[in-house]
Amino acid sequence: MRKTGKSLISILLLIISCTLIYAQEFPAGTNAIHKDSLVISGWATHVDVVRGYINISDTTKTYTEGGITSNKAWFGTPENATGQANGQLVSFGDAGYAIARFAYPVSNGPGADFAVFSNAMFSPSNQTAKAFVELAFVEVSSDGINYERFPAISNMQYHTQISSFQTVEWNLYENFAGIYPVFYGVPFDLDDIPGETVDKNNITHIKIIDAIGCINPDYASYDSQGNIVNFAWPTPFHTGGFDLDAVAVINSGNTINQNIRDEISVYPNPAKDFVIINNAENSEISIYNINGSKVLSGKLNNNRIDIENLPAGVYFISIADKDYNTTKKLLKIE
Ligand SMILES: [Ca+2]
Ligand SMILES: [Ca+2]
Repeated sequence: MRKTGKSLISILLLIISCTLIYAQEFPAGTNAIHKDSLVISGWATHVDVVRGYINISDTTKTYTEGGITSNKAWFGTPENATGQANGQLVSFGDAGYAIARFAYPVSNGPGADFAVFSNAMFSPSNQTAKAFVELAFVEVSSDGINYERFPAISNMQYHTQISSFQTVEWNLYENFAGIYPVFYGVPFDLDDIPGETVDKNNITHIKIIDAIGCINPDYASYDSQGNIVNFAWPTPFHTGGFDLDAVAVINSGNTINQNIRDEISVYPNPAKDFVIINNAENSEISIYNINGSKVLSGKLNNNRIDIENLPAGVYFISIADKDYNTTKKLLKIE
């Protein structure tokens, strides 16, 4: 009886979870992941950015705003791309790139394993067929040296240049970051890369590289099939190139111990004064705030952690043992 009751509760919780996820799904029928989706278990804690030129075909071209003149994109800071997606961005410029790192490695679990958040814009805004997009390639690494690129495919023609503010049918681009609007991430599944030079269960670095929308072969970016990628270009502004908002972790930790991870429970959640963590005896516990800063850490004692001194908000509890690590989301209330 007891076991049946527990199963029923699990099923009910699953239904509620699915309802929440679907309620946030947008645009309908896409694989976009909302920033508040329950599948997200963490966010990039550290991001480095190398900026590119505002126009790679004329590197002397500058843009001036607010007393700053530069031939490279300069909008936003790398910190804008850490923590939960919030619409604050960092701009790459042509061929600029970012490398994101995490509290715990990303692993190849069921389905999508991480998501990249940017700021495509539907146009007209009440319709979803066409959008203004700036695209990026995505690569992963388990040592920060060897990277493997997701096989991006562009089905857009490349005989006529898409101009700076021209919209496109965004669904012509596959495995590129940047096709969804702000607060909606593009999911990536580690099953889609070969894993010859990286360990898919220990992804420590995710590299996001601005694709250049130019169709001139001297400056063009090419997709995984050798075709030129054509989209809005040039973008000779401080905000030019890909704009990164955030990188979300979906699957992390050791998938071999998925069963152990699934048994770990955190409750109550939301919590006010304390949380109980079950099935994680002798684990190292670290609590990170939404910006990726560690706010609490230590050994788990009597399964209980006092959190009354933490400000209200969303936290990520990292639970690590010698055999596994996992991250649980916690909502702290006043
Ligand atoms: Ca996967
Ligand atoms: Ca952001």
